[in-house]
Amino acid sequence: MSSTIPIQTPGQERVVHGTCPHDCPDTCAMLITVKDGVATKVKGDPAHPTTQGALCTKVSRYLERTYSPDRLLHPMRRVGPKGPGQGRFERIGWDEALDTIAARFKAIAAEDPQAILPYAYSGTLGLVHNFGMPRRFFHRLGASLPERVLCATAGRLGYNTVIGAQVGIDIVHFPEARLILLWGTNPITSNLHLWTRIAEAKRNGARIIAIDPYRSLSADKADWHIAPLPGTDGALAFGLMHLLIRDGNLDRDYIEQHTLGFDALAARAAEFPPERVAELTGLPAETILRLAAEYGAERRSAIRVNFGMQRHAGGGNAMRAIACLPALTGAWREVGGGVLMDVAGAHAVDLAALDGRHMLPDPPPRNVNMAQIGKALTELNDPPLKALFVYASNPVAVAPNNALLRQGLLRPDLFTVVHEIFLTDTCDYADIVLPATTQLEQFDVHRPYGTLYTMLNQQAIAPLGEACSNAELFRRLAARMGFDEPCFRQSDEEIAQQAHDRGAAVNATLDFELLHRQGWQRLDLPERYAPFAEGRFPTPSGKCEFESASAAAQGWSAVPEFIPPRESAAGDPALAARFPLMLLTPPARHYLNSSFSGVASLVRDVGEPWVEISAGDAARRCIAEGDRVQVFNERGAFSVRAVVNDRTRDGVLVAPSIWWLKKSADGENANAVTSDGLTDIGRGATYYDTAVEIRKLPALS
Ligand SMILES: Nc1nc2c(c(=O)[nH]1)N[C@H]1C(S)=C(S)[C@@H](COP(=O)(O)OP(=O)(O)OC[C@H]3O[C@@H](n4cnc5c(=O)[nH]c(N)nc54)[C@H](O)[C@@H]3O)O[C@H]1N2
Ligand SMILES: Nc1nc2c(c(=O)[nH]1)N[C@H]1C(S)=C(S)[C@@H](COP(=O)(O)OP(=O)(O)OC[C@H]3O[C@@H](n4cnc5c(=O)[nH]c(N)nc54)[C@H](O)[C@@H]3O)O[C@H]1N2
Ligand code: SF4
Ligand SMILES: [Mo]
Repeated sequence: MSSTIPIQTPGQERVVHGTCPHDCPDTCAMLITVKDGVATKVKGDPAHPTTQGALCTKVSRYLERTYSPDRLLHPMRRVGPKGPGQGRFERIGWDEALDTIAARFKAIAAEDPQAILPYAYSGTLGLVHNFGMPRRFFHRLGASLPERVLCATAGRLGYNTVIGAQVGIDIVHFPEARLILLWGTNPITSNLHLWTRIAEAKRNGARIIAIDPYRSLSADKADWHIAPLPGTDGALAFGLMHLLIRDGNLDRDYIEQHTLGFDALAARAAEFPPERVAELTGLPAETILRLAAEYGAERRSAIRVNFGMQRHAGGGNAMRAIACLPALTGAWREVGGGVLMDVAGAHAVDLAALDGRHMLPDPPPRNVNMAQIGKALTELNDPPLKALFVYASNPVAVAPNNALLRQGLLRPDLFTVVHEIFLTDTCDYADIVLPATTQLEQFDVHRPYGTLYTMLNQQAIAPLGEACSNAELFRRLAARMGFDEPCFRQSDEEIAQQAHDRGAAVNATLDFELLHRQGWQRLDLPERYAPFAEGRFPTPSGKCEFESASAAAQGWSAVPEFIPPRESAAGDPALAARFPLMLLTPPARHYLNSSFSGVASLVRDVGEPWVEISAGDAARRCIAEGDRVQVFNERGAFSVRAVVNDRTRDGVLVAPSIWWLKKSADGENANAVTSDGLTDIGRGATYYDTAVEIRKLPALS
């Protein structure tokens, strides 16, 4: 066991450096006060430049989460049938749990280890507990490789074809931007500490424009809200290029020196005159003209583009098109100018050392797409999946098309293990449930994807009950399986250090002693960071690639293209005739994906799930505010309360997410209907490319 808590004098208080482990671009620095082995206070670190002393509402309640009476504290095995319900587990010891798992895994692996699939996502994003030890275990085992596509694969791969790596504007420079486009993102909800900087920019006189089919909290506070039809952002981006080129609003010098393929891009943009873009996006042509004029007139412009616009059939190409814009106007020349999607690529972490991929069998195991887990469990045959090991994820709540997933999980011959902090919807289908630690009970180091600091999480308290961290669990299981490679005996600290041993330029000064004193360290980058002011893009050509040979080599178009949403009138008219509404299910403000929907005080604050519908769409279906309604399509249905307002445009429903199924009256959530289709690039999830219909239900008596 690699416990790193120092001995403490009784009655004395001590403050420990923590890091928020959740899937959020902010990766806040936390300060945890500990007394007599108990964490008594959690707050944001005032010294950390982006946290600035503030945690969001959810994570401010981290003590309530950690000490919740609902914590899973002991291993358990199922004694009743699989599926939702109470009292179907009995407590067992760790030895019995691990022996059972090792025996099943050995038997399955003797035939074909690919019949085992790990399903892990973003419960913690720590290098040790997410990227490290667990992945080593499954690589060594030769299990099927999960394609981790739930969140952002389409956008990342798309962006990288143009820019070369996940690198963009440093959020601390947003206050210097004069024009900010929030493109498919709602930072007040999902990127709070960026919003603080945007609010500062606004006070400095910047203009804020939100591009979102829904008037989100952030769109509400913007100077101008533009509401295109979902999945049409690529067309809008080409429309902007068309007008920038037509009107000569270009930085010709930057284009000449630092970009590749301008003529090919211009030829594509020529296909998108304002009238056509208006038709595709459902926006008035004047809106497109005005947006292009404003963007073309301000070189110090920042585009914050996030995941909302990439969860559609054409999401990867839409991201590519947007990523081309700042090179056309020369915005990258400015500190605070350019695009921010994510900055994980600025961190040089040795992922290969972390995940032990050198232990993979040759040829490597097959991939199983995580967005299509329902299909995998019900259809795969080469070999069929016989065991599923879920950790740091709650697929029954978060995976698309969860009705099919639940059908797969009910298979009596499937052996399912879930390592969790709480008894989630997914645990209801487990054969063995194992108790996991929270971030206060473990050591880790984090590589944020939204900021430029390496972050340390010191262990604050001992694990509660018999809870066990991901790394420790897989150390124990590796021993049971007879895996005797030295990497399975490394301590958490050794794993973290090894991940930073490479001495790459941005890590050259990483100093673990400083990390322990301060809790975080900025990457070795200039303080005034304008990554592409002088070009030098990390692409094969060193230029911003409007035209990309590497994209073409991967089977994508060399120049970005527009691909309409799949479940729309443009993509599938027959389907759209039956299911004419598009459903968006973005995060609810006080939940984090499905996490925190088990924290009692937040559940009270957030209330019942709901769907927002325009007055016109509601009237056409005789739906009134407060009615119980059912949202449905061929995949499934969920019922919620209707909120009739003008925040969403006709043809679009918005159901903030993600509630646990077992906390909803009908035992369903929005992922009963979401599409498990894949994106154009990266085989990513297309949650928001979902056509539905809605009907009023009789009131509950
Ligand atoms: N409170 C909270 N914070 C979170 C999360 C959470 O669950 N709760 N989740 C975290 C995670 S895992 C992630 S990936 C990030 C997500 O971060 P963001 O991508 O910023 O997600 P949202 O805040 O939902 O903003 C997405 C917006 O995109 C809009 N949208 C949907 N489809 C389209 C479209 O086709 N075009 C355009 N232009 N807009 C569209 C939605 O209406 C929504 O307002 O947030 C992280 N932060
Ligand atoms: N409809 C719809 N669905 C979506 C989205 C959407 O916008 N709309 N967003 C998608 C996105 S962006 C994402 S990233 C995914 C997120 O999907 P998930 O990664 O599954 O995220 P969570 O719902 O937060 O579930 C994480 C689980 O891990 C557990 N956990 C936390 N820390 C640890 C740990 O250290 N060890 C172990 N073993 N368990 C731990 C938590 O208790 C929690 O139950 O959801 C996706 N699903
Ligand atoms: S969820 Fe995001 S905003 Fe909240 S504490 Fe964690 S990193 Fe900070
Ligand atoms: Mo995500």
